[in-house]
Amino acid sequence: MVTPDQYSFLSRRDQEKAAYNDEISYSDLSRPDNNICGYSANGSIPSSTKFHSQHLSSYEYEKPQNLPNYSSLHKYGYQRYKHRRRKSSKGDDLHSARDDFDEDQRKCGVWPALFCGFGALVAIGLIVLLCNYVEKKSKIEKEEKANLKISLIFTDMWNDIHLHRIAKTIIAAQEAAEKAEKLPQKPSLPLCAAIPATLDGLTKDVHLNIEVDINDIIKTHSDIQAGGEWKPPSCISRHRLAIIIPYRDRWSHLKVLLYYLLPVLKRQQIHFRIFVVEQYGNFTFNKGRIMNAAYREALKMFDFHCVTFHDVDLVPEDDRNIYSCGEHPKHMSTAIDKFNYRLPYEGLVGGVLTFRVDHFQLVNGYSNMYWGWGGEDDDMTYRILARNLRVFRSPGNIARYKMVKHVGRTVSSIRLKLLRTAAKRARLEGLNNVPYKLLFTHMEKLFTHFMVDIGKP
Ligand code: BGN
Repeated sequence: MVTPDQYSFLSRRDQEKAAYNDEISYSDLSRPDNNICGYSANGSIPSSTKFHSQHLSSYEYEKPQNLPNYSSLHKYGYQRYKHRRRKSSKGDDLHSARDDFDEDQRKCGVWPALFCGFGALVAIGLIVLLCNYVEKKSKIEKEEKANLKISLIFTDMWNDIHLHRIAKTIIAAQEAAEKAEKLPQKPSLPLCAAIPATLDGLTKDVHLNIEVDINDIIKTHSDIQAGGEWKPPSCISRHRLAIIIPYRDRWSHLKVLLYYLLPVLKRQQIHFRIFVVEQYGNFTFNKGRIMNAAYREALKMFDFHCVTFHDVDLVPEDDRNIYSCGEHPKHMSTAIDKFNYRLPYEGLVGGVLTFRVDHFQLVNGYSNMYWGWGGEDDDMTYRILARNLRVFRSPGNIARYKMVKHVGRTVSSIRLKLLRTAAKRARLEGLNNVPYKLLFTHMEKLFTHFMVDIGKP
């Protein structure tokens, strides 16, 4: 026999066995509350309460009321289900485990049914949503396909138009080529000779006191383009030259210079453009500033690689003195009639000086600080030497010029002082920071005329 205490320590299978075999002793039932589900109060099991072991597994003991700790009961196998007691017809405390089971099954069956119903509803909802989604997706796909078709149609149309255009261009080019083949071909020009055969050499015909009419010069040089550009018609020139003439109030000098200079340049087969730069107003002349300003403006208008700074009062006598540039800056007015065709001093570069464009930029152009006559050319000598360049001088027998006599020049008072710092200042001031304002540019028949405001001393 098994006591209830022992019983509770049995495994579920053994409990079922013991119950089935009626092996439980209820006589020494010592629980405070002996009103145990399925058993009479005196501890005996009425025959009618015998139940199959499988019921014991589901219906064990009712929760005892007086035990202090309910949770501790679990280890003794108590369940917290409450059981209703029914009386048998004989008045016995009849406890039908099957009835309780059925009742509780009924109770318990409500929730799963509810859950099942709810789950079914959710599932149906999900299916509906899924169907909607699939339907929408197929609709979007159909629309996308339709759009793609439209865009493909447009692409085809565009390609057709584009191809049509290309085809038209090709046909036009072919037609033009056919026409050109029928026309007489213009032979490509040869390079001009290094020493052109057209040179005359020294001329004794330079007269500074002649009266020249600018219109006559223009007529003679009708092949010069407006702005003063010319290039040899029969060959490609070796030199593209900008000639910059600083000018103020010397119209008669300019006319004489143009009268003699233009034929010389043409005979030398130079591709040239002449720029006359005039200082605006009546303030003291500053040749360096207006030459720098003209150089910068000329660069914007003409593609040149040589630049000649030409005094307006010096007229060339020999066309063998070529207006070209080379490895070093070239002093061209070596022999001037005023100085008996002798170089007055070794460092002189004043008068007519030709640079290669990169050399002029390397020396940072002329100084902007010489107001009045004299000194700016000597300053340039220092700049050239400071940059490890030398002065190339045309031989005196061909580098011959005549100088127009003039009076009334304002001489620079501080030129000697400035010259002492010439090399040091070279990088600091010059072409890179020349202050000027271009007031106008006129395209004259024989030259481009710049009017510049350079301020005052
Ligand atoms: C020099 C001038 C040059 C001028 C030549 C020729 C000066 C600086 C102080 C010595 N130099 O005397 O600018 O080109 O004569 O006229 O005045």
